[in-house]
Amino acid sequence: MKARHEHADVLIRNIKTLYTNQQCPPLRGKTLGTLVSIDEAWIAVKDGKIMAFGNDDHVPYCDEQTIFFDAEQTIVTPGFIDSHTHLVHGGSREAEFEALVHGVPYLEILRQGGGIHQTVKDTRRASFDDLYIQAKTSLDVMLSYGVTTIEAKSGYGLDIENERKQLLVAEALNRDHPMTIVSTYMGAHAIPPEHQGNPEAYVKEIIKDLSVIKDEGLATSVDVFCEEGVFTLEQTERILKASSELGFMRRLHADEIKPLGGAGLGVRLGARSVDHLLAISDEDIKRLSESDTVANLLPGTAFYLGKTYARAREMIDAGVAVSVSGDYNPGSSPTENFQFIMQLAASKMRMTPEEIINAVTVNAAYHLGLSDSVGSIAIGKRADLVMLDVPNLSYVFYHYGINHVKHVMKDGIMVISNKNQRRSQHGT
Ligand code: IZC
Ligand code: ZN
Repeated sequence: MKARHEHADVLIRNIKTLYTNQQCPPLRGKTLGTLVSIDEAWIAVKDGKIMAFGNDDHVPYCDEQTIFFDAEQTIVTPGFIDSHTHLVHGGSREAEFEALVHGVPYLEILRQGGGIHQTVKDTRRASFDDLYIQAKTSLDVMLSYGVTTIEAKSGYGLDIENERKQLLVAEALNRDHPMTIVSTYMGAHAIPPEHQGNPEAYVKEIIKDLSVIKDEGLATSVDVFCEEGVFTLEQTERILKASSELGFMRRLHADEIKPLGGAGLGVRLGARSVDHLLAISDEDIKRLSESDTVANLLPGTAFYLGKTYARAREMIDAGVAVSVSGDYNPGSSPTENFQFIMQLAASKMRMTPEEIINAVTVNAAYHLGLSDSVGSIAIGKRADLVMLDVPNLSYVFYHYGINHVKHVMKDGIMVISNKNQRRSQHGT
């Protein structure tokens, strides 16, 4: 008999299908479209980590301290990873929604001093506590939709004091909230009002501030909004090269609106991800397919801004490694409903359920540098699980706009239990 201290803390039984997703990232091509799964499975948890799993009788030692949990024939996947969010911000931008709907372009609103600039005003004005409460409310919703890990960018402070304020809020929430949060410094999100007309001075300031962020351990990645009227390819390259020298992972908002060639630049600079890509060129799709840079696609933005969706099928068929994220932010994707984002990836970008699950687990973990701890069901990884109250995986994408989560386990603790009416939804 095993030693007493080796008992399982939790044993989840009666899982209809457990999606384990154990493959070598980044996944691309046919592998991206393949899921590894076990039917009629159980999973054991110890100290917040996955202890064992299977569908045989070899369950680990359990005693009176073990919590037995009946999964009630739900399907179980690794916790979803939203690998691109602008979580921490002040205010909201419904005032510009009407202008957007009536065709005023996103970049025009920005040029006129609205858009990101509005959120910068609201974020600078907000206290640490204001930002903390607003972001915490969003995290609660994200978690309820099955997201257990997110990336969170700064970029609404645009000076070191306010960028630090945003990043410190994310750091505090990573400590206080069940959600795992990894931070990205995005001082290069817009040119702040005090540097209007002199972007060069601001680029220099960002490069100087990188070492402050590094020394304080406030972020693991650096991101740049490489876009017409925002940061040029040349400025982006300088900022990301300086980031690389300090050991930051690099990522960029690339080819979101204008096809500047940010994706190709990202590949050349060894970026972990290039994000958006609504306007990517054929040449850059080829470059991406020959690299380990992940194409992080954000269909919520195309939906909200009324744009043509990223060419996910062409990218996947060309062999590009793809992830999918929500881009939660007040100006181009104001929603925390990550399942809706996944449903858009299916219905609008024509990705398969298997591709989407891999995109929001294995590939997202990979480009965030978290493959050792999250993204698949493997012994020793965090026990982050989503239990979905659906008859099969396709149903998650078919019945859209609602929440299919029955339970969410985070680090071995059941943090969400939704009371949804399975029987009335799909007649089982
Ligand atoms: O606040 O508009 N695209 N950055 C780049 C955003 C969208 C966020 C925003
Ligand atoms: Zn973004």
